[in-house]
Amino acid sequence: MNLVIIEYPDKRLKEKSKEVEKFDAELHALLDSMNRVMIKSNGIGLAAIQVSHPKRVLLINIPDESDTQSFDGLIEMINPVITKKVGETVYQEGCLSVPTFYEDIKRFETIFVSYQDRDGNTKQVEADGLLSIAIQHEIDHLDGILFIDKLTYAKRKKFEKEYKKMLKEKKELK
Ligand code: Y12
Ligand code: CO
Repeated sequence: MNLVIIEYPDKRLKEKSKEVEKFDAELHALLDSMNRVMIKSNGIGLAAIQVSHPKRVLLINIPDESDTQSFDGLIEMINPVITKKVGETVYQEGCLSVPTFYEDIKRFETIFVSYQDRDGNTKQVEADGLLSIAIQHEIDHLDGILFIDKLTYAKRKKFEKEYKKMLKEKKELK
């Protein structure tokens, strides 16, 4: 499966993704292809809607202390649900679907998540730090929410202006 990451302002990024019911070879092929495109693009998180598949599927691979993403570090979450949220944290986020833009976003510090793995087994995880932020960012994608939707009115206006300029420059380079 050759997947392409769609970018803002593509309207498909606003779609609410559907629950996965079949844990079959097609789902496994999607997960494997998503991992390939995420690694190739230097991403640490990716939701299926970012590659035009509106399914409640996300991947996360947080780099280790030597900044390496290992196969062991790969987390696949199907139908994730946050069951408990504690505290508050702020982190400068970026998104493969909103290239070149980074901004401080407020999230819950610690979360408890229930999800299914690629075979449909139910799992629970307690996450904090970068993993917690990444899971919240990716679950937002499943609900059609981008991190730029969390900006203040003034910051969003500034973003729209800068992003438009970036897209124009990119087009002129082609
Ligand atoms: C913390 C905050 C946000 C997340 C969500 C996952 N975000 C990413 O994986 C973002 C990746 C990204 C990669 C880029 O490419 C390079 O660095 C080469 C990038 O670059 C440009 O926009 C030019 C932007 C974002 C997880 C944890
Ligand atoms: Co994103």
